[in-house]
Amino acid sequence: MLKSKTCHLKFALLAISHLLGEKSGKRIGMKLNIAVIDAEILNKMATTKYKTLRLILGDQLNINHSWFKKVDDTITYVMMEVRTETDYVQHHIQKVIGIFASMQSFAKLLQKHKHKVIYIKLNDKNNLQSFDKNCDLLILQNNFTNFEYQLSDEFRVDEHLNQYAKSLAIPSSVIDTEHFYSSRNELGNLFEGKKMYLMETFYRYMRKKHHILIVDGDKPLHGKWNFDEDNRQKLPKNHKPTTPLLFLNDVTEIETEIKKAKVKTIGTVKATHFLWPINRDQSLQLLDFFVKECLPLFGTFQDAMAPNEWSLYHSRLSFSMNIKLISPQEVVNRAVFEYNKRPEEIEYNQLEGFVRQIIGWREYMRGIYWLKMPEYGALNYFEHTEKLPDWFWTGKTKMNCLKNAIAQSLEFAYAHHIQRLMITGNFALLAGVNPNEVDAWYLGIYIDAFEWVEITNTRGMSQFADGGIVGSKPYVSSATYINKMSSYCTGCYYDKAKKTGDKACPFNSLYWNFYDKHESKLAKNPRIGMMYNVWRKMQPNAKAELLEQADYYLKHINEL
Ligand code: FAD
Ligand code: DLZ
Ligand code: SF4
Repeated sequence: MLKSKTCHLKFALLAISHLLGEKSGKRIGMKLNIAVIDAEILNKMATTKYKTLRLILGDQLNINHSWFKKVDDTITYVMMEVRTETDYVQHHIQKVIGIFASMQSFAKLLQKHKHKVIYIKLNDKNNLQSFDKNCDLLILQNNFTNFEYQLSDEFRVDEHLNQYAKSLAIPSSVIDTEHFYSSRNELGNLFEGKKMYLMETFYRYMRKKHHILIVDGDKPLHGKWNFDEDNRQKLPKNHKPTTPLLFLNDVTEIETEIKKAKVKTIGTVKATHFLWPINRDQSLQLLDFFVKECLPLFGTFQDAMAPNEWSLYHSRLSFSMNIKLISPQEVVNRAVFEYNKRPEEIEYNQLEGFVRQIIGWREYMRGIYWLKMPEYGALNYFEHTEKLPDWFWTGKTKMNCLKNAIAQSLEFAYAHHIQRLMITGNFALLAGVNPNEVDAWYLGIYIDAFEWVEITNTRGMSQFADGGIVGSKPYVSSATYINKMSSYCTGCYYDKAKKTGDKACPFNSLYWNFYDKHESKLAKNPRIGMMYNVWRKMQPNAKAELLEQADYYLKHINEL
């Protein structure tokens, strides 16, 4: 447990500041003239009760946190719906609703357990619409003598709260969220002095450290660390995936409040049938559904895509995990337990693939985030400057793969990994879109999008804007890959087999255009060299036609 004390002025000074009547709206941390303290004030001070204000953010809904182990009437928890958070990016309506609904039910749960909770709703009269201003007001109004918060997962909020805590006249302390397997700096320490970061190295380290799927001290179960070669098949024709478990939460009141406040959002919601889990019980139900119904085919169809199948065998647990309704440990342990219970039904490759996503990729992305921020947020290796096409906000494109991936993102605030990486991300990279634009879209549209995991996936893995910190090569493809992993191309306006001419699939020419444009940056990459051999051997007129086709598509991008 990480706990650091920051105490800038003695605790007594806060009490003095209140007693001196400093309720003029100024930050209570302002310096006091100690000479003005008189005996009467000192007497009043002696009777001031020690009272703590604890801030809980919207993605810190961890009921198993040590904060809540015992009930203490000198402690008050505060949760708040604020415009700084609803407006730092344009979010999907389901994301804002999902967070508010989960926050409200978490506050009720704390109250049920007899904790003291102040919950500030979006349209409350006294809501000053930011963490610091609301906390300032509460500290003044209630004479809190101590401020505590949990480490934020996002750099922006982390800086804000650190500054805020420093500016206070009362003592403050920060505590870990007690959620992740690894600490913020663990990845940085593991790779210290190394030139490259490798997920596989980190993953093996995590397996051994936490003794997950390990035998004989430090050996991987079943003799291999990675069983991906058994995974990743296309969905067979006529295969009907399991129907996803959807909740039927009525969140109409929350939707009304968000609309009343005129928060700008994207996407749609069925507020009487809100499908995402909004509390721990529902998150555990979803986990149960996943291990029973989806885990047996999770790895097999992990990369598959099909029109109108929006979640296939994916767990859809990222939202619950990211707001900490459930922990990654619970998810991994439950999956391992199910595998041990049903070894005939669940092959090992399904389980290993799933565990790798959570103790590998999820923790790895977070480690890179804390190692590389804030510089990471400005990286643009290819110096891309284009805007996202307008149809990223409507799904109205003739490209069937993009139409499906975007339409389902607007409808469900969800797309699975390969849709994010190889459909929308692939296109944005091939089209030379500015990573800031791409980041803002991903950070807004997905219900599970929080910067620590969004930016490393988007700017890093998907856009290669970090020049190879997260991934060793850019994830781009022509129609060949999309057709291999999906059935989108059947029924598409464009022809997957055509590179140029009428109805040629845009991915085909944009793919070669990308390699041509970035030859100086990519040709030396050993994982890409082969592509450049193919490109160089192509007839000059074939190359020119491809580049001309790509140029035409890029100039008419909004009409594709
Ligand atoms: P499953 O396929 O069931 O996987 C299980 C769990 O593994 C997920 O819940 C997630 O916690 C974890 N996981 C899998 N892949 C990754 C990964 N690459 N990075 C981190 N964790 C992973 N994930 C987010 O949680 N938030 C984001 O904002 C986000 N943005 C992304 C942006 C892009 C461009 C890409 C390519 C990926 C992004 N991901 C993000 C990773 C991944 O796509 C999602 O975690 C996953 O789709 C969530 O759905 P699921 O819970 O059904 O995942
Ligand atoms: C994403 C989000 C939104 C939309 N609204 C709130 C909010 O009103 N109050 C809150 O405490 N948290 C919200 N969040 C989540 C925060 O943005 C998140 O806690 C930070 O990004 C830190 O990870
Ligand atoms: Fe996408 Fe091209 Fe296939 Fe159409 S043909 S679905 S645009 S890859």
